[in-house]
Amino acid sequence: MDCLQTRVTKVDFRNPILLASGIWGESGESLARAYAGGAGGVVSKSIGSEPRNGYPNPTIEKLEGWGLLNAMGLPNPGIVSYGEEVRFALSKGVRVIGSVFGGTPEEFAELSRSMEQLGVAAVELNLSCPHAKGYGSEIGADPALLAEVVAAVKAAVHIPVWAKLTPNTQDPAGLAEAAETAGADAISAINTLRAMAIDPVTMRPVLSHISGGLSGPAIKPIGLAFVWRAFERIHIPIVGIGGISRAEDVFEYVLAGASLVEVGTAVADRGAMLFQDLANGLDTLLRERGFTSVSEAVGAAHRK
Ligand code: RRO
Repeated sequence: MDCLQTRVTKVDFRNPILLASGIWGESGESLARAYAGGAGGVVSKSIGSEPRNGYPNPTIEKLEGWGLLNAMGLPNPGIVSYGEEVRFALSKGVRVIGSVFGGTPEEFAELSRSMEQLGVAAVELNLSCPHAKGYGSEIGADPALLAEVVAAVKAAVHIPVWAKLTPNTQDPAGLAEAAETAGADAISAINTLRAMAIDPVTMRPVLSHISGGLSGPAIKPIGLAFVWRAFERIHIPIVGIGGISRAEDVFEYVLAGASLVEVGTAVADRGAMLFQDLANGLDTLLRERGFTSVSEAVGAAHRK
């Protein structure tokens, strides 16, 4: 399947379909399982400086027909312990992207440096978790703060820096431009949409944190529009995320301007073999439409 091999931000991927951060990222073994299932690469769980428990249960709820609502609260073992998991995945030949979150540019830079030392291929900055005090979109929805973080990380590491952006903003393309201007090598779009659910029986919000982030099929058109608009405004690669569960979804993101995609919610549902199905399906779609490589198809919908 040569058609699927691709090089993005100077990293080679055997196919453009990666495991999204937040799904199966808690152990090196589950990262390796996603890779063995056919993923082109895997993005780790978002890791901070110190261990963090996350919010009390309930933290996740399936919304039938819409997707998944979550407010996990950035649970993670901290960068020191998590190093073991990254090392394990790397020892199995997995292409790993390290996701990190911090409260300041310095913290992002320090965590990114640790990820680089572990040997990851690139770092993805979580500037977009929709519900964490002092983290995520509280930083990343402000173009100036976002730029400070990206610039600090760029000054600290040699590996490519991907900025994961929030859709919970009035000016998505403005965030993409701020990331590019600050030196990001790619943007990842999108993280989850701020959302909530109420149980009509208990008459209370379903999540302990009240509001959370929505992922899954409902957000695909929103992710696609973000990628489309960003493609018209920036020149760095775009990693498309949001509601991908079929090869046609991957193809749409590529046509809109994504050089890579990440898949999360559908993997939780359908397991690791989904990656091989998506890769085979994308290969067929590309060939049927006369493309000889993924990169040839990137942004093709803008040219028609
Ligand atoms: O941990 C979470 O609750 C979480 C994170 Br870090 C994120 O980036 N996006 C999301 O929906 N949940």
